[in-house]
Amino acid sequence: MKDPLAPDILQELRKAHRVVVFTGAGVSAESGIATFRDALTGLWTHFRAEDLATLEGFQRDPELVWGWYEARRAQVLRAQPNPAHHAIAELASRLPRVTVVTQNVDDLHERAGSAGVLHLHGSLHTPRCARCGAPHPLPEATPEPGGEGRLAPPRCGLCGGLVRPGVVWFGEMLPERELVAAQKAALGADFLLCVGTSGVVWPAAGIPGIARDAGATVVQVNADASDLDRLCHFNLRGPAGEVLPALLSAAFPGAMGKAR
Ligand code: BV8
Ligand code: ZN
Repeated sequence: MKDPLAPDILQELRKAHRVVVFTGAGVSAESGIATFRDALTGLWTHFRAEDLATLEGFQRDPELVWGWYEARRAQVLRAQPNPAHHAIAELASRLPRVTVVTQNVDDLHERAGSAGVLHLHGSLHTPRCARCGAPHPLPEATPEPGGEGRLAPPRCGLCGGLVRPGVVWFGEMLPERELVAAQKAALGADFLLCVGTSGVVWPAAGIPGIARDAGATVVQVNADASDLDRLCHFNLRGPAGEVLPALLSAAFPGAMGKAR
C-alpha cells in the first residue's frame, strides 16, 4: 500500500485541474452511518438488500421498506460529517474544478460544504409519490417505527398514492442528468479520487474506469480491498477520515488547519 504522502501522488494532486471525487458508503462510515452492506443489521438482519432496496420489495411490504429508510434517515439526521467529508469539501477550495459524485443517499457531503454533489443513487431527503412522482415534504423528526421497524409511508397530498424514498433501487434506472454529468466529469478528469466504495454496483462503478481510460490518475482510499483495486494507480489503505486529511495537509500546507 502506497504511503499517502508519496511525492508522486502529492505532485499529481497539486497540479490537477479537473478532479472527480467518487464516493461510497465508506466515506460516511466514520460518521456512524452503516455502510450499505452493514445497513442490513438490527431489525433488518434477516432481510437482503434485494428485499428492501427494490420497487418489488416496497410494493410487497411498504411499511417494512419505509420503516428501514426512515430509520436510516434518522441515523443521518443524528450524524455529523466526518474529517473525510471536510477534506473533500476543502479540496474544492484548493483546486480549480472538483466534482463530487456520490453513491450515498445521505447529505453529509453537502453539510460539510461540498456544492453541486451528483447523487447517482438519489437521496434519503427527497421522498416522492410512487404514483405521480410529486415531491413529498418530510417532517424533520422521523416518527418512532412500530413493531419490527415497520412504519406506514405517508400518502401523497395530490393523488393519495404511497410516498416512497427518493433513492434509486436495484433494477431502476439512475437519474439521467446526474449520470451523464458524472460520466462527462470522469471523461474530462485529470485526477479521480475514489473513496470508500466496494465498486460492485453498476453503472456507478464504471465511473473510475471511464476516468482511467481517459488518462486520469486514479487514487483509491479504502479501508479494505475492493473491486476497484486493479484499476487504480495508487491504493491508499486506511480509514478515509484519517487518510484524506493527511493527503490534503501534505499536498497543501496549511490545509485542514494544520501547518506541515
Ligand atoms: C440498473 C440506493 C438497469 C438505495 C443503491 C439484476 C437485476 C437488475 C439489475 C442488476 C442485476 N444484476 C446486476 C444488476 C445491476 C445492478 C447491480 O449493479 N447489482 C449489483 C449488486 C451486482 N444495478 C442496478 O440495479 C442499478 N440499475 O442497473 O438499472 C436497468 C436497465 C434498463 C432498465 C431498467 C433498469 C441501480 C443500482 C442502485 C442501487 N441503489 N443505493 C439505498 O441506499 O438503499 S446501491 C448501494 O450499494 C449504494 O448506493 C452503493 O452504490 C452500493 C454499494 O455500496 P457502497 O457504497 O460501495 O458500500 P459498500 O457497503 O458496498 O462498501 C463500502 C466500502 O467502504 C467498502 O469497500 C469498505 O471497505 C469501505 N469502507 C468502510 N469503512 C471505511 C471504508 N473506506 C474508507 N474509510 C472507512 N472508514
Ligand atoms: Zn401522487
